[in-house]
Amino acid sequence: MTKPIFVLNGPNLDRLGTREPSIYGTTTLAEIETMCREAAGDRPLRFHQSNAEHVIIGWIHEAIDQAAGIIINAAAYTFTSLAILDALKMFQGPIIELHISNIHRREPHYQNSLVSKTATAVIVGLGAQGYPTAVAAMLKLAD
Ligand code: DHK
Repeated sequence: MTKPIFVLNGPNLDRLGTREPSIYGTTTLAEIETMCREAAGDRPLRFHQSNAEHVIIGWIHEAIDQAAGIIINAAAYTFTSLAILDALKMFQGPIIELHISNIHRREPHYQNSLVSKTATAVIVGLGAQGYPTAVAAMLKLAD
């Protein structure tokens, strides 16, 4: 069975579409999920969002046993969660860290990513388009 790609989204991303459109655009998370599934083609893909750290860690644990690769926009937890970093460090496959905005030109508290310490690659600043771009890259990286 072909292993799925996991696309994991963190807090407040369920508000995309109306959340700070000048920073995050107006594409909703549901539309982003559709873009990811189109980019994945026949490759199985799991797409999840939670505002709860422990729930995201639960999906990373599932990915450790089942996934070919992880694409993660941990949102604010990117800069605060050692627990998410520790979970990701147990994953043997490729990890693509993704941010809709270019975090490196934003406020200082958005500039020290813990996820980057274990990510294979990082995509920032492409807006919602970053998601299908990450899926296309993961199709090449993952077994
Ligand atoms: C999303 C968030 O919610 C912020 O906490 C991050 C990220 C940036 C994004 O650009 O997708 O810092």
